[in-house]
Amino acid sequence: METKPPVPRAILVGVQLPGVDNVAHAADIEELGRLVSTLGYEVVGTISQKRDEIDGAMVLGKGRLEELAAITGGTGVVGSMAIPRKSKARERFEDADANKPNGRQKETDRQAPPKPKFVVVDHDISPSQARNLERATGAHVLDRTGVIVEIFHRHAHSREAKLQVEMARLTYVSPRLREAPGGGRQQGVGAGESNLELDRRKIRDRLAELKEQLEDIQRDNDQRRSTRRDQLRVALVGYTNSGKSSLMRALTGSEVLVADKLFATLDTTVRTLQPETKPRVLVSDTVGFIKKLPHDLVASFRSTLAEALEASLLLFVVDASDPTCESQLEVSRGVLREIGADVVPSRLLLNKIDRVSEAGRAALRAKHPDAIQLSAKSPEDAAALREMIIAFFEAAMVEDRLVLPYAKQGLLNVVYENARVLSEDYDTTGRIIKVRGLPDAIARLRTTLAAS
Ligand SMILES: Nc1nc2c(ncn2[C@@H]2O[C@H](COP(=O)(O)OP(=O)(O)OP(=O)(O)O)[C@@H](O)[C@H]2O)c(=O)[nH]1
Ligand SMILES: [Mg+2]
Repeated sequence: METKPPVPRAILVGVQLPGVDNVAHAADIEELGRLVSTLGYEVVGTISQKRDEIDGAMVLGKGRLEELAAITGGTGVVGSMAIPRKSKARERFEDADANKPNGRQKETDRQAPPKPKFVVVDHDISPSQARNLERATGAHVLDRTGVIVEIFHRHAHSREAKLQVEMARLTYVSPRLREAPGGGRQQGVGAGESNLELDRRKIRDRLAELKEQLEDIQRDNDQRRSTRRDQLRVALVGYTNSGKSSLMRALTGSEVLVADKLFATLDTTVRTLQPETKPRVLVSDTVGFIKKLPHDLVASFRSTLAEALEASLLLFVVDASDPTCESQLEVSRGVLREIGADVVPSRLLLNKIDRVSEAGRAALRAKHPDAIQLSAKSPEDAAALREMIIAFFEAAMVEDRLVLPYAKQGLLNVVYENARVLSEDYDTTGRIIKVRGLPDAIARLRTTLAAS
């Protein structure tokens, strides 16, 4: 029987900054633990410290650093005599597949003592802080962004998501590339230096190439989206793991991936609300949000989130059973503001309500009287949500009359797609169609029918 590669063990490091209370700090660390578990690592402990800022050479104070090093088997000091190590950032990213089944397995890994090999810091740290921590602990050091980038890398499926993730990854790795201290390379020191330069240049070239490819794909996507412009569209947005994809399934009957993982969904999926309405309503599932989401990742997923921007209604999903539900809500609102989607009408969905006690539900009701409490697992709740969506569009729709000239009968399907046809009549000018639809859609239809 094949032996499974050992599960990498990780230790978490958190710094509690002023203004962050114990509960919030514990929640941050808990979430980091879930991110690390999503990567497939086992979390074996946490070192946490209150500090005024994360500044200077070290992330932790001397005492805590020694404590950490004792766990990882490092020296606890940052000296040039500390264990000479290879470029960790490079090794880590080049060997990202080593822990996957059938991946390369290094001899040393097989015999490694069960000391945690990874130190994961719940903050963004500078490349030099990471290097110092690595020297002191003898472990690989990842920060929050590094973990998120790595999860994105593993979960990206579509070509677009893969390109976006590769860009984010290279942007993250580039400043962290460095030569091995003490000449760990085959080439001489001078050659090593130019290798580093070469690596950086290669990354720059690759980034430019990726940007071009991505722009091509995004142009196609923009076009596809613009043909959907006047259709009735809702987008599921919200914190990662809140149940967006589960609701997508419940509303559209599609088989999108649902998983108890962070960032299971990276691609936007668009499906029709079922049972189908006239005109049909399109529902999109989008990438989730998280606290301290790195800015370049938000930027690279901007086009994915363009779906949200163009929807008429945002279904803003929150995991009501999570103790940090309020802060999830704040974070999601922040991201929506950042991408300019805060002006889109939205409804708050307090999902996973099946896991909330009666008292908890009452408290949520008092706090969010306009929110819909529901469970993606309840078909009745999904049916009620569907009614709410339909009612939203009904309230926004107006009735109007369009004239489709006889020469343009080919455009009839466009009318049917973007509005509900109430009646059709004929006179000398053409087909007279009474429609009900969104005012913008009707205005655009009128222009389309009048043009050319
Ligand atoms: N009990 C309960 N579990 C739910 C409910 N909705 C979703 N879940 C579970 O929560 C986990 C995450 O659900 P997803 O639908 O994948 O969440 P998501 O928001 O799409 O997550 P990402 O794509 O990772 O951002 C899964 O294990 C679901 O089965 C619910 O209403 N009740
Ligand atoms: Mg999902």
